[in-house]
Amino acid sequence: MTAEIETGLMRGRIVRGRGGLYTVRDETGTEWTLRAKKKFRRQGISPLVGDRVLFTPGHISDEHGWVEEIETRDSVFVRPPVANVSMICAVVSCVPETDWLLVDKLLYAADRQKVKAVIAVTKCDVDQEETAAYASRCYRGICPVFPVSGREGTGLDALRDVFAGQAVCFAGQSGAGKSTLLNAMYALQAETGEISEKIARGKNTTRHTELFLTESGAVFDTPGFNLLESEEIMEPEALQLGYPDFAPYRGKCYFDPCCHQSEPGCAVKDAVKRGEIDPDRYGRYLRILDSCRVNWRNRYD
Ligand SMILES: Nc1nc2c(ncn2[C@@H]2O[C@H](COP(=O)(O)OP(=O)(O)OP(=O)(O)O)[C@@H](O)[C@H]2O)c(=O)[nH]1
Ligand SMILES: [Mg+2]
Ligand SMILES: [Zn+2]
Repeated sequence: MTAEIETGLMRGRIVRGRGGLYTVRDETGTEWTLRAKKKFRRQGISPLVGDRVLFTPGHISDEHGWVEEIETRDSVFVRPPVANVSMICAVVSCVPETDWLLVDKLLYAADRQKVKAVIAVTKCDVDQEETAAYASRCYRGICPVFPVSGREGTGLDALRDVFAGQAVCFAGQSGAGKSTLLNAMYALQAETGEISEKIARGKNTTRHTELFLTESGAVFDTPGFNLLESEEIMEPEALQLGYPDFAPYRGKCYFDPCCHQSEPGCAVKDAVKRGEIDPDRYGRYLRILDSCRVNWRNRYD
């Protein structure tokens, strides 16, 4: 099959991007180095890893071509910046200690993009109980949890099964073990690094998002999150829409809209009291809600 289409443009997918240069893989597996046409900047659009594009190839082997069109995206994420993923795999582990607030934000973003989410609890060779048990309790009925070890290769078959046919974005804190896990699952060679070195350098091992094709789909390795990342700016009332665990109580609060914070007669708070919604998850919801309120108030600053 040729990658060339009638207009003379070629079709491909962005697999890497750095310093304004994008690597695009065409349908035959050939990689091309491209720049984005200026019109994208004027339109406020940045090409993203995962984008399906139409491009003009460079003429001589060392000259870059041009990204001409970006096809409509099935999904788009700001953090990590990726397009056309069909599943988010939140990677957590015992070291560094998991920031569950970050996991909630990832699940929120996945839900809003109508993308499936799973949690991989890795380094189970070190911590065999605690982190996985917490995740299973807190996210019961919200998303599946898979205990794995990238180092020892345990639990990978179950994860490979759910990833089959999907474009999976690995996301999570720096040092959680994302690159190690995807290397172990698909015999890849993404760079991995020691946590002590990361702290000393204050840098991620994975610096750029990269799309890898696997025998059964695609996986995206992304740079880990460090400390506090800026929040998305959204209306506080809209936050709850990304919480499937709150959905059964929608429309049952005394006030409408209800942010489920201090309003009387709140069905969500009642559900927390009855143990139907995890109290930690609800507590983190309140923290995210507070930052939404601040960001929303200051949105024109
Ligand atoms: N014991 C154990 N250590 C692991 C496991 N997976 C990763 N590690 C270690 O954790 C450290 C970080 O692993 P990486 O795979 O580089 O982490 P990352 O999430 O890709 O980090 P960034 O690229 O900075 O976002 C390395 O020292 C790995 O050897 C595991 O399953 N068990
Ligand atoms: Mg990495
Ligand atoms: Zn309420």
